[in-house]
Amino acid sequence: MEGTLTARDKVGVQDFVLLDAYTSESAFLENLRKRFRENLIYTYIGTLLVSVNPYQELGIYTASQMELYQGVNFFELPPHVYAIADNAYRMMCSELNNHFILISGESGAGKTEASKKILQYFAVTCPMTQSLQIARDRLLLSIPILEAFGNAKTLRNDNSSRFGKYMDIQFDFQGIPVGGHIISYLIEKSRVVYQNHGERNFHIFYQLLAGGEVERLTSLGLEQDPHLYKYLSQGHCARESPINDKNDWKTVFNAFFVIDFTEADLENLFGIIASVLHLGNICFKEDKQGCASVPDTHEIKWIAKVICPLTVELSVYARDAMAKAIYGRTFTWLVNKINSSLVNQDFTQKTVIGLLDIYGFEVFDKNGFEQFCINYCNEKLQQLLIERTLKAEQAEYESEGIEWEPVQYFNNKIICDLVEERHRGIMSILDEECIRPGPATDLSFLEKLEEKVGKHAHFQTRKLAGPKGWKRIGWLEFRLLHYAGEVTYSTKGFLEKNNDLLYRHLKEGGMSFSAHGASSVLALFTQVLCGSQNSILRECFLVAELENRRRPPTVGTQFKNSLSSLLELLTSKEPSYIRCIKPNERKEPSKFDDFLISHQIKYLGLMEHLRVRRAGFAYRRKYEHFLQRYKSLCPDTWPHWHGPPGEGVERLIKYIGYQPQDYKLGNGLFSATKLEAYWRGALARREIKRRRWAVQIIRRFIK
Ligand code: AD9
Ligand code: MG
Repeated sequence: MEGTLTARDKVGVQDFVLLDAYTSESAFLENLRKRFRENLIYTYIGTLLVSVNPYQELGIYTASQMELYQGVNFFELPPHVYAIADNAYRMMCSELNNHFILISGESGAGKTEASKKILQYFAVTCPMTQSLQIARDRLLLSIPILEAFGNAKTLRNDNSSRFGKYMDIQFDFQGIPVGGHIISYLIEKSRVVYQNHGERNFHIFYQLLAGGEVERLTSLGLEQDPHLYKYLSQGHCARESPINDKNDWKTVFNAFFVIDFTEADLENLFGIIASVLHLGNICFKEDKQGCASVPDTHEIKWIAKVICPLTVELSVYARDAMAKAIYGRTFTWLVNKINSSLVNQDFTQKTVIGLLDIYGFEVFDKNGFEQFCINYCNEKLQQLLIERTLKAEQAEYESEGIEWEPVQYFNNKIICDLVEERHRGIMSILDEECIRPGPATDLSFLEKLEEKVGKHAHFQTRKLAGPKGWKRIGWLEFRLLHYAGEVTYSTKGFLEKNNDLLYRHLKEGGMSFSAHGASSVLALFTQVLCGSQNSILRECFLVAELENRRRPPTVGTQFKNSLSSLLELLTSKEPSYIRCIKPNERKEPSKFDDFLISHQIKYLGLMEHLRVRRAGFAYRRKYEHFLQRYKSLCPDTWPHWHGPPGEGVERLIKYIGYQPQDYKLGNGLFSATKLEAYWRGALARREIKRRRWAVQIIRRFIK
């Protein structure tokens, strides 16, 4: 009726593939906005799920919702994260293969929440036996522990994951979750010693102070007030609502027991957390010889005896390096410990669903080594998406013998190569600068980059940019033209962070440590860390590492290698994708910031994905499956079709008047531009007709 809003006008389409103006970014945005206004935060692009963070509880994660999505065909219900989970699970069970769900998006977009919802969905809906309940509980409870140690309040997100996480959920042949395995990537160690204004250190520090029993705190020499600790108070928001550290402590503490931590483990673990806090409070004063002395030895007694002839600056440096190393390695220990409790030896035949909750593309005012690694990781994951969807889709049409117009997309391999190519890429150049004899500096690194990759189309520096572009790049900066946009990186700290200096610089007398100073700090580290009474520290800092003459791989190389193993791992599995979008910078419900969202649509590659989905024939089913499901729509095929399935499909679609340009008949596949929703609608209409007819007959009978 004219003047009346149709449902489609009001709530948009639930699959972007159904948009008429599918190439228009503004139509895309408008559809997302309509749905968001109606609290419909999920929309599909084919089988990819786009999710917009609602910043409010919507009541869509209830047990009844879980039940609704269980075992239901993907397109038969409104889009939901449960549908993605259920689909992966059903396919894994029926085809006995491995899957992964890649969740991406920028900080605060809802990746971690989505991964938790998926895990909860499996925990509630999968079959379960009494003896395996513990495995399920451990999987669930590993999350609050990891979040306590690996998440922190940042300006963008009150619960920001400061590490990348890949979690395999293992299922037995009956589809029961029996165990798991977690891999963590690049924990942001620098946060332990420094936080920006408005940000906090990792949650666990505040949780321990707010929730720890008085005796525990006393034995650790800790006070409840976080403002007393330098490492906790630099951001000026140590006590921050809505974060409830006391309650969170209870959850985390209980989780420890389910995950098999002994009382001794906990004593050691919190001993470490406390010693990091004490370390941060050590102040140094210059004595008459220009060496650092510790005027207040109160903190020292909680850690160790410190005697080192360093300047104040180097002492602060060594103190912070030690705190970062201790925390970073303890985090790795924690992940290993959780893994040992998740492992289930009893089941050899397992299939897995992997959940990848990894940092999104980052562009800040100042971008350093961490952003460089994170953005490189995003380039690699974009490559994966290209290989697995854009390229694979086109290959499938080819193999099916279906004619179609290839879709152009930007292949970011060129940027991946710029970063990672052996001997020639930025990572290699950085490593070379880190190991070459003679003083290497952030400037010499930049000059090397200019010399070796200066001509690359995706690389720029102030010098190379010339008069046109120089204003926006500083002297110690380089710019990469990522697939998601430009990012300018400051080289400041690249060498130091890549080297992960703890021992290496000391051994080589770098960082202007005098030979004497370096050897005393080394001795100190050996004594405090490797010889510690704390068994976790002893496990984390092995004497052999100190004595080893060989260089351990740099942080960049380790990251590159772990990413390449991750990609190998993913390549062998069937993918599902969730793209998370952050609606505004203020963490507010109902606020839809066009500019911010447009940018994310662009860099998440959603338009490209949609074009490929549309240009192709988004709906694809084997002839047999399609016919079986929809044969009731045509008298020729209903109730039985005895001829070849391809012919049956042809009869059916001709009968319902499908336009030739809207479908293709491949070698074994029926492909169409219309989606499942279209066919479902046809079935429903037929069902209504049938009911009306039945009612008429009944009425006639009653008369
Ligand atoms: V980061 O890269 O780790 O900094 P994420 O993981 O993308 O980031 P997160 O899942 O932590 O973001 O979501 C941020 C906050 O948004 C959460 O703490 C919730 O308060 C809020 N959120 C996210 N998703 C949902 C949701 N589906 N429903 C309600 C949500 N609130
Ligand atoms: Mg997160």
